[in-house]
Amino acid sequence: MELDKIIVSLLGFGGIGFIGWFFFGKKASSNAVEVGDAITIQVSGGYAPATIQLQKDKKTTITFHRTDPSSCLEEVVLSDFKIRKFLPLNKDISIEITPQKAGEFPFVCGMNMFHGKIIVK
Ligand SMILES: [Cu+2]
Repeated sequence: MELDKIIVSLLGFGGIGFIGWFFFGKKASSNAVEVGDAITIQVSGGYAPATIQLQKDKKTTITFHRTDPSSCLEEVVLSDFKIRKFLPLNKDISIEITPQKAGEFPFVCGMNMFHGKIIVK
């Protein structure tokens, strides 16, 4: 009986830990990653990092690296920058942007299912 209680307690703590990790993970991933000159965004089941922060009037290279075979992610669209790029599997595809104004600019997959965001400050 004692062992049962210990196991149940451990599972309970594990569950709490998982919930904490889950929400902390969500929170962390919604924080923007500040970009200097360049950044690589991994494309696999979404975008990582999904939110990046760029400086206005500064040329920045964004490289997309897709490792997800799903055709859903084979295109990335940055409509505010008039960019639509095909992302071949396991290849680095770089774009250069120089944001002219501050604000938040989304980028999405070709079907508008996965979302990322460029914050310009
Ligand atoms: Cu899609």
